Amino acid sequence: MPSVFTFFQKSSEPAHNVIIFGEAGVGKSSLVNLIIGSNQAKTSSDAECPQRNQEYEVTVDNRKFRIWDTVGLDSLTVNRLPTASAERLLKQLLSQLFKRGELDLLIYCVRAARATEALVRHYRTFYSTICEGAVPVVVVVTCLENARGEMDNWWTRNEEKFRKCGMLFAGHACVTTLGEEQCDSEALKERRASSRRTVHALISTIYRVGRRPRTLIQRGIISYRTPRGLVRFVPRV
Ligand SMILES: Nc1nc2c(ncn2[C@@H]2O[C@H](COP(=O)(O)OP(=O)(O)OP(=O)(O)O)[C@@H](O)[C@H]2O)c(=O)[nH]1
Ligand SMILES: [Mg+2]
Repeated sequence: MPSVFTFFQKSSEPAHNVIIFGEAGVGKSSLVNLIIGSNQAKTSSDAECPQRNQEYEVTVDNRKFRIWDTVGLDSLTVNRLPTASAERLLKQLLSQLFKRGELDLLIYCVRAARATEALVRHYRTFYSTICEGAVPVVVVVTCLENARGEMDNWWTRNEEKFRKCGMLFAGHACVTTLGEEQCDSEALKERRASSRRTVHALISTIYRVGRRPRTLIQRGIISYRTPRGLVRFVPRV
C-alpha cells in the first residue's frame, strides 16, 4: 500500500513537458487530439486554426504531461505563419523550457509519404542545436492508416535512411492520426485505437528521470529511460 508520503510526491509532481514539432500539415494537432482523447486542438481542417504554440494537459499512466502543439514549419499556405516567425516561436519555447531544465521529451512529427530536405534541417536546428542532444527525441510517423500489414513496418523500411542522415531517435511510433469522425470502418477505428495505445506507451516510457546535472549535459553525456527500460548514455549529436 502506498504511504502518505508516496501519495504526496505523486500528486505534487509537476507535469512533464512534451513538445510536438514538425512541418506544417503533418498531423501535429491531430496527434495532440489522439493523445488527449478529445478534439481540443484545432487542425488545419478547422476554419480557425490558431497560429501559436498551445499546451494541453493529459494524464498517461498516472503521470501528468503537458503536451505542446507548435506552429507548423515551412508552411506554404497563405493564412499560416511565415517560416521565420514559426521558427522563432518554436525556438523561443524550446530555449525557455530547456534553460529552466523543464524540457522532458520532443516528438518529431513526420508524414509517412513526405520526405523533404527540411526534415534533416529541422532536426538539427531544433533538436541537436537548441536542446544540445540532451533531451530524448522520438519520431511519430503519421498517415499510415492504409499501410499494408503492420503500420510499424514503415519504420523497418525507413529507419536506415533516417540514421544515415544523422537523425537518431530514442523511440518511434508509426500511426494514423485521423480524427475519430474520419474513421468510417472498423478496421480504421482499430488502427486509430492501436495508434493511441502506441503513442501513450511511447510517451510514458520515455521521459526524463529527474533533473540532470548541468555538467553532464555540457559534457554531452545524458541518461534517460528507453522503451526497453534501459538507461542509455548518449553523446551530443
Ligand atoms: N490521411 C490522414 N490524414 C491526416 C492524418 N493526420 C492528420 N491528417 C489530416 O491532415 C491535415 C493536417 O492535420 P493537422 O493535424 O492540422 O496538421 P498540423 O501539423 O497540426 O498542421 P499545422 O498546424 O498547419 O502545421 C488535416 O486535414 C487532418 O485531418 C493521418 O494520420 N492520416
Ligand atoms: Mg496544427
